[in-house]
Amino acid sequence: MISKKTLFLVIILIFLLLPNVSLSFPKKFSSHINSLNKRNDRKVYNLTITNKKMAPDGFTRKMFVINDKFPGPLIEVNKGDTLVLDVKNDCDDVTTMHAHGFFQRGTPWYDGVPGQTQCDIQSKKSFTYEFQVNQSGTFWYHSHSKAQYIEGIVGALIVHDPDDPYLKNKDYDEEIVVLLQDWYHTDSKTLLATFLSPESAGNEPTPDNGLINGMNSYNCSGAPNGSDCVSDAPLANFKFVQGKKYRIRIINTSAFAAFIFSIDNHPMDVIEVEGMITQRRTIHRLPINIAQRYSVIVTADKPIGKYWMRSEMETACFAIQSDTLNPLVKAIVEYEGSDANSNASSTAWTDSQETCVDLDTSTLKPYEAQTIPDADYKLTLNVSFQPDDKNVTRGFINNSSYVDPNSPTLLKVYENKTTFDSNRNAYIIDKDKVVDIILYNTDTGDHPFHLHGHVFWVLGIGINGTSPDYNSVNTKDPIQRDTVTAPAGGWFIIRFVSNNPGVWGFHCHIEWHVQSGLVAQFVTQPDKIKELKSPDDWSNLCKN
Ligand SMILES: *[C@@H]1O[C@H](CO)[C@@H](O)[C@H](O)[C@H]1NC(C)=O
Ligand SMILES: *[C@@H]1O[C@H](CO)[C@@H](O)[C@H](O)[C@H]1NC(C)=O
Ligand SMILES: *[C@@H]1O[C@H](CO)[C@@H](O)[C@H](O)[C@H]1NC(C)=O
Ligand SMILES: *[C@@H]1O[C@H](CO)[C@@H](O)[C@H](O)[C@H]1NC(C)=O
Ligand SMILES: *[C@@H]1O[C@H](CO)[C@@H](O)[C@H](O)[C@H]1NC(C)=O
Ligand SMILES: *[C@@H]1O[C@H](CO)[C@@H](O)[C@H](O)[C@H]1NC(C)=O
Ligand SMILES: *[C@@H]1O[C@H](CO)[C@@H](O)[C@H](O)[C@H]1NC(C)=O
Ligand SMILES: *[C@@H]1O[C@H](CO)[C@@H](O)[C@H](O)[C@H]1NC(C)=O
Ligand SMILES: *[C@@H]1O[C@H](CO)[C@@H](O)[C@H](O)[C@H]1NC(C)=O
Ligand SMILES: *[C@@H]1O[C@H](CO)[C@@H](O)[C@H](O)[C@H]1NC(C)=O
Ligand SMILES: *[C@@H]1O[C@H](CO)[C@@H](O)[C@H](O)[C@H]1NC(C)=O
Ligand SMILES: *[C@@H]1O[C@H](CO)[C@@H](O)[C@H](O)[C@H]1NC(C)=O
Ligand SMILES: [Cu+2]
Repeated sequence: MISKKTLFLVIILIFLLLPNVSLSFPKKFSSHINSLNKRNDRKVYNLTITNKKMAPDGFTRKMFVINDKFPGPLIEVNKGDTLVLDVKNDCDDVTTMHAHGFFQRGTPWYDGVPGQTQCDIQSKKSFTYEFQVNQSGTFWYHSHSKAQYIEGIVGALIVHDPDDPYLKNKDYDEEIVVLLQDWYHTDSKTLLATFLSPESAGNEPTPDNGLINGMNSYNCSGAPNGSDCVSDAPLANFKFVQGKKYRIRIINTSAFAAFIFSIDNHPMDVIEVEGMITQRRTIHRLPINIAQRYSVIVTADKPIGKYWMRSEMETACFAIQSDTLNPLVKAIVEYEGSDANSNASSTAWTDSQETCVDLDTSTLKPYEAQTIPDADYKLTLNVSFQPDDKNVTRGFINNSSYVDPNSPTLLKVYENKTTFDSNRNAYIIDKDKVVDIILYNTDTGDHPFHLHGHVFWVLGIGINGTSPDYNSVNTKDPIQRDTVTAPAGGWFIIRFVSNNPGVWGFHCHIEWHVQSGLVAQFVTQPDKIKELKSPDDWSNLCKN
């Protein structure tokens, strides 16, 4: 037995010898857990958006890039900092920037949603977002205009917290950010025009590939004749040092596809869901739906070598199957000291995971016990897909398909408007309330719903054939998050405290469904909104 004192000294020694910079690759995705000493700092990021031809998976196409990069730069701040995003729009199109998962308390005009919280940033114009970050965890940022985020205007946004219990306990040594997404070879305008026509019958475009940190290979024999395409493009490569423990932050930025994430031979302990710290739970294969994020701790305790990181696209839930899509997206986890010429030969975990079913979050528990307030306002919403009067299949919330207005809702609030056209799907919550949303999904597909400006408790989720029942939901120890999946034919009940004055989007995060109207918004405490002084450069965006 080693005495406690010796153990303590050994730990101190190990700590002193540890380099405090992580070595994972690609370099722009290594997240630093040092520099946590400075709090209440002002961190400025310039984000210049341009169009560029690139080949993330070997297939060249015109897309968007931020600062000439894809995915965009890794943004890192500490809890308590003020984050400044200086967005310069140098592309041909209008744009906006949304920091996904942030409360924007006191700055609702910086939430970045055209039609709801701001007017678009015109081509060759700039706009500065500035907000206090009073949360921590794994987030992302993306354009909220059209379908731009699926064509490159996307990046990871990490908020470090010096008081994170897992960090304080030295439960991990380094961090790695893993951005998962699906990828299309055709531009989104073309795909949208097809999708929003009667001929599609509501069937979403099938992705051509998936990417991990913007990389994957593609078999060009599936590409149309005349394409500029190179097979066997390199995969993302993550470096492990044997004996170290890694916090892997997994972000799903898909437009459509859900994935099951795993690393061969390496179990993962879930410790965070969308900024909320959870108790450890070991899992081998992690389903992650669009816009969802998890942190897992992985210990590099296996023999030195190369292992596959897998992100399996759940094609079984696609409306249309593709012959050329390889649904198994891979990256390499390479231990330091591996034979450079060897290839990974590891085999996948075999734990069964039901297809097209999101992680059962009732198995996750919050790190600290919470008291859940009772609801004083219950809102029932019914999601459906139906043909509209032009026979285009659109998404409906309570029989109303959202249409983007010319003037954003938040501006109308400042103009003292209190009622909104029915196709804005605006629900007004005039007082500080505890709100339950009981959502029925009558559609045959899953829908990952995201609420802006809040986290909510996931009280219950039910599959097709069950009905919401307050006697069986969890009001004792549910987790909080900001994106939850409504199963096909099923329902969910979520609860949030509506004490953040602003206009907050509530929408399915499948980009095709956003475009087809599966969108609502909460107008929270309009009187309190008007007490907040909105900046002139914000209202000036609408003077065009
Ligand atoms: C951002 O761009 C401005 C000029 O537009 C420059 O002065 C500044 O140094 C840049 N800041 C960063 C953090 O790159
Ligand atoms: C920051 O978060 C803490 C804890 O959640 C809360 O008590 C405080 O009011 C928040 N401050 C602001 C400015 O949002
Ligand atoms: C509407 O579109 C569907 C799918 O393309 C088609 O089968 C149906 O005949 C159309 N109905 C009408 C009334 O045009
Ligand atoms: C690429 O696809 C073609 C046609 O399906 C197939 O014959 C070929 O083996 C594939 N190449 C690789 C490297 O998988
Ligand atoms: C591509 O070109 C080849 C050879 O010219 C031809 O056989 C094939 O049919 C073409 N495929 C398509 C999809 O046009
Ligand atoms: C990301 O979300 C999409 C859409 O729901 C899903 O199909 C995909 O499997 C998810 N990715 C992962 C890694 O879970
Ligand atoms: C590793 O894979 C590459 C590409 O698939 C192949 O060219 C190479 O021969 C393989 N190397 C070994 C040692 O198997
Ligand atoms: C939506 O429709 C359901 C029934 O279809 C109804 O019970 C509910 O009150 C409606 N919600 C709103 C906010 O009108
Ligand atoms: C939801 O809407 C669908 C289609 O309009 C309808 O058939 C169904 O009864 C509604 N469900 C509820 C619970 O209101
Ligand atoms: C939905 O709206 C359509 C067209 O406005 C109407 O014909 C239909 O009866 C409505 N359905 C319900 C369940 O309210
Ligand atoms: C809105 O109402 C307030 C108070 O009633 C008034 O002072 C303000 O001028 C009004 N604003 C507009 C744009 O009408
Ligand atoms: C729900 O299950 C029933 C019975 O199996 C089936 O007929 C129906 O299509 C399902 N509904 C959805 C939306 O998947
Ligand atoms: Cu959806």
